[in-house]
Amino acid sequence: MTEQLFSQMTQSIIEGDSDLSAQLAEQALKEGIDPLEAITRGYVPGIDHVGSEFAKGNAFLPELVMSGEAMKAAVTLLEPEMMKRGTQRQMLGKVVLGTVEGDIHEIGKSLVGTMLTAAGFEVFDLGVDVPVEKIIGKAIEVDADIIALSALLTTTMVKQREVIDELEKEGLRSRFKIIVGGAPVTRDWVQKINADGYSEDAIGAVSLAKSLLNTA
Ligand code: B1M
Repeated sequence: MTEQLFSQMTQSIIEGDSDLSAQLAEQALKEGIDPLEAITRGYVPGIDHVGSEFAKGNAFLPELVMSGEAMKAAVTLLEPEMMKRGTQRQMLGKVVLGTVEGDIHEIGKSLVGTMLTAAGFEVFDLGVDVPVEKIIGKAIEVDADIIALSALLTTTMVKQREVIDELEKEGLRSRFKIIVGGAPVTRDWVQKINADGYSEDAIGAVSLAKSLLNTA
């Protein structure tokens, strides 16, 4: 019976069906199923499947977005119960995320946030058009492991460098891993600004974050 529910959960993520994933999460809560087990045995296999299909080129961005949203809908419902039971999911690390100042492109950044959250990171999403000082202030406040900076414009990429320069100036650079991304970001750019890594997509951002924190 529970196994059947878990497999329906997996399927709801593969299909990117947020209504169904949320409904199944509510059913699990009603039936007293451990929410941690529901996430790890029900939903995670679904997002893992979609992620690997995306990497192979068998699934595309809209599917990834919908599966990420379905995962988020379920996890959001289960998290309060996890807190209550004190069975919080093992957190892989804290990530402060934002689209840099002057840039309002939101979709890719939010997708990266959803995937990191689904993978087990605690994500502090500051939104778009975020000033350098706000990013650094939040990273210090929450004692972040990673600062993740998205930029979609060639004119705003420079703000990624400003965050790093400012951290260096304040003697804080070694305290955080810095990952960058967005359509104009290249490997050359990463080396030039002394970031710790970049990825071309949200799935890659998760592997990168895990490998930087040695949790891969
Ligand atoms: Co704008 N825009 N836009 N835009 N826009 C681009 C980026 C552009 C390439 C379009 C073009 O001309 N071909 C161009 C930039 C040119 C350049 O700088 N070289 C451009 C421009 C010029 C502009 C304006 C200046 C237009 C104007 O007003 N004249 C203006 C700027 C506003 C501003 O930010 N100040 C502008 C505005 C907008 C809208 C508001 C209309 C809208 C954004 C809506 C929103 O986000 N809520 C918009 C859109 C939609 C686009 C395009 C068409 C699509 C962007 C997108 O959402 N893609 C874009 C052209 C394009 O990319 N094809 C374009 C889907 C998304 C899932 O992908 O964001 O790339 P993406 O994220 C990916 C990866 O990049 C990566 O993972 C994500 C998931 O796979 N990734 C990371 C992203 N962040 C990451 C961080 C990481 C790791 C990976 O670690 C930290």
